[in-house]
Amino acid sequence: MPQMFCMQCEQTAGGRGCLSAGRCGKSAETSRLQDGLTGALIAAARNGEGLEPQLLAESLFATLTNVNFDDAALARLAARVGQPPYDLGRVHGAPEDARGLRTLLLAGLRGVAAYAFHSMALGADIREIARFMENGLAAVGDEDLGLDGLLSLALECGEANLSALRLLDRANTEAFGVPGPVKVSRVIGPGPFVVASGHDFLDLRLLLEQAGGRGVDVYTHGELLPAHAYPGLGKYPALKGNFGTAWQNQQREFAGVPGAFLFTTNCLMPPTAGHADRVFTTGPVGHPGIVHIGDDKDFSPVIGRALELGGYGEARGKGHFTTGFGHQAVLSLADTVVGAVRSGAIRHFFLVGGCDGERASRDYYAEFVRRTPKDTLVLTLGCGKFRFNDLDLGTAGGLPRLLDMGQCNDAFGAIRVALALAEALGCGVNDLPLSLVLSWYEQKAVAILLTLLHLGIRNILLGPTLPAFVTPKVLDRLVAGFGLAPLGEPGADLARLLGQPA
Ligand code: FSO
Ligand code: SF4
Repeated sequence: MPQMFCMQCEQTAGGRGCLSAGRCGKSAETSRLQDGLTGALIAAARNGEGLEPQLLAESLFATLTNVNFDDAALARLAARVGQPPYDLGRVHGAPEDARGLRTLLLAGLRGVAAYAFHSMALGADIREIARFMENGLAAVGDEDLGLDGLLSLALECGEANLSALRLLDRANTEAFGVPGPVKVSRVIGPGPFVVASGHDFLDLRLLLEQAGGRGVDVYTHGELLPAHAYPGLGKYPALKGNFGTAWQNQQREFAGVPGAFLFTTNCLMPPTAGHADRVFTTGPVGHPGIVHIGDDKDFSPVIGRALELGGYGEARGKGHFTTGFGHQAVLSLADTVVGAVRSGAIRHFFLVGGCDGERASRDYYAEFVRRTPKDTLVLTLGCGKFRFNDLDLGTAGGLPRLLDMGQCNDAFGAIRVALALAEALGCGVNDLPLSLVLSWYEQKAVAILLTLLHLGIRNILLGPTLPAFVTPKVLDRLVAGFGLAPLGEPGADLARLLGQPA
């Protein structure tokens, strides 16, 4: 009898499901509590209880991969939901295709919840999205729903996610201004510092306000890199640069570093003895034994720890990243882009975006980008870019060939750019010289994939492996309906996408 069952992320054991402990570090007990919390939300949705949007978004977000490992926090959320849970074992034990589609829908809903949570923190009204999340949760617990019904709800989930991304895009811009291209240093200066990780710009701003006055510098990590591009964040003198690479390297990169680390959202890995004494969490993230900063967002313990550790005596690291090519920046260059396409200076666009992860086969993405011809542009977003965003690809048509559009949620910006390009060139999105090469790891990426499918975007390449919950029968439907395909070999895929012989 397995102690747990979870297949929601890309690193699921054996490509089938984690059965005794999560590859992510989640214990069987934490998995049981996450299932109980999810089951309570499903029960409330099925009873038409009208869950409070904040509680719904926060609870679902807490069950996303690499977010909350804290059993006590999960139990508290379940108590607030206050429903005898629907037994998630009924999903795990369903016939293969139904289990797969119910898991796909649930994964999409967790992703929507994450984006809704961020926009809600900035004051956006998420009630309509919460209503969809409730309908979706009720459907996860509806054992009479057939495969067609589940698949069409998964696409509706993609539509709800588009609304969530749109809300978040607007909320970010209203709160922090319009992002623009910026060079971000990778040098860590002398003196005490905090490294902020995750995706939450509001937490970062609050940290900057508090750290600045105490002589503590702040560096971004992973998905917070695009923060530097927002005038409302870049203006803080305490914001110095970027530290490290993508999430899966944190245990190695953080060990022994004389700074404090604040996780605002995923991806948190279980801290090791080398750095657990300097890690803090806030928002939906949590881990037993790690100090959690509550809703008062008083970051003094984080800043205090940074002061105790003292930082480096002299500057470390070198180089820089360039980010900030959000949809506003790219569309402000629309005439140049369209002119370059018409003149042939730009032959093709690639969106190489999504998550990073541990699997060695993810080297595919760096190799693919390295091989893209000089008359093509590469748009990127999410943490997968840390495999190649230090490459100097030069320019094409007067534009940098590698354009970092931001976080995974900035997939909304990529969609806006694609729609605008199609309009300017008088064609449909699927007729554009544009190919999407996506990498997935956790459930926000699933929600984004569902959004792209909802928009009818075809021929997406997805890797590094297909989700365990996409069964052969469901894959057949996605291939027939959308041309979705797994990765092949970088050179051969590139040639095929460019319509050349391999
Ligand atoms: Fe990455 Fe983690 Fe942003 Fe994800 S840090 S993997 S898709 O949480 O959200 O890209
Ligand atoms: Fe396994 Fe991923 Fe689930 Fe963690 S989140 S238990 S690694 S499938």
